[in-house]
Amino acid sequence: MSKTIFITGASSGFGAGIAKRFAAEGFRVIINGRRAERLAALKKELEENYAAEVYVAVFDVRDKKAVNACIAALPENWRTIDILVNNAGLAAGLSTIQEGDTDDWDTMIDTNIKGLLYVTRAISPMMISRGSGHIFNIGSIAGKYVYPNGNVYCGTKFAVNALSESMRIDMLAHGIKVTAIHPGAAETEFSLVRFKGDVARAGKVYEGFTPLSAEDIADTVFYCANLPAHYCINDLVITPLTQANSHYSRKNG
Ligand code: NDP
Ligand code: 8X3
Repeated sequence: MSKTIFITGASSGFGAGIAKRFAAEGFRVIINGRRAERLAALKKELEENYAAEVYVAVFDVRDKKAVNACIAALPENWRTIDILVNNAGLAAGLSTIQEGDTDDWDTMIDTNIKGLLYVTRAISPMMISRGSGHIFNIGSIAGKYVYPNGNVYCGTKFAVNALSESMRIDMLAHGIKVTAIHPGAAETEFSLVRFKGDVARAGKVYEGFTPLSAEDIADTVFYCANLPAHYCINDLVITPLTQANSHYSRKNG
């Protein structure tokens, strides 16, 4: 049977790009997100374009019960998950600590940290029982360097960085690879979500340079997922050529 990849946050951006790339290469794909209609449309696209086998898993990664119920209810022929991509995540707002919206903080912490943990806790034992698997965690350049007003989002991505290092130790005895990918600025729905639907403000983030795309990240994940069995890319920072890190960028040439 072809290999199976489980992608959280596949209804847009990196997750949708990863689903398309792996489906095009013959993988069976499980796509998660909260927006059922987006996932249904993606399923149709993957089936029509690549004759892919697709399973739609609609749940909110923050909802521990829903995560466990959905994964426990996977049909027998979808239970051999070779690759998990913990991608679902978001930034909500951009402000100082003293002005921050505590509901936004809860959303980011619950999604980016706790959601990643719930999904990993549910799926990793299935990989351990088979003695193989590959877990990808989508971190961020924000998990390597903090930047002004990034506070809580940066904190969640520093946590993803630490959890990736930690779970790599836990998975060592079981032959399971753990790869953390830390992208810089990429044009997806990320800024639209961060700025709560403000299209003009979101668009400005990507003016004056060529940002990363969902396809760039999908290519990177695909490369790391298809290396020989005896080695693993553990930690990878990827930025546009115009971005050295969170502090040094070059716009307009
Ligand atoms: P998008 O907003 O385009 O995609 C985010 C995805 O996460 C959507 O599919 C969304 O689906 C899903 N998601 C959000 N909250 C939940 C939830 N509670 N439960 C399930 N799914 C959820 O942004 P990106 O593709 O850019 O973001 C993907 C990841 O990449 C995030 O972790 C982000 O932090 C990280 N990242 C992004 C960068 C960028 O510049 N774009 C750079 C570095 C890292 P739905 O709304 O349907 O639930
Ligand atoms: C998203 C990239 O630099 O806006 O994680 O934090 S950044």
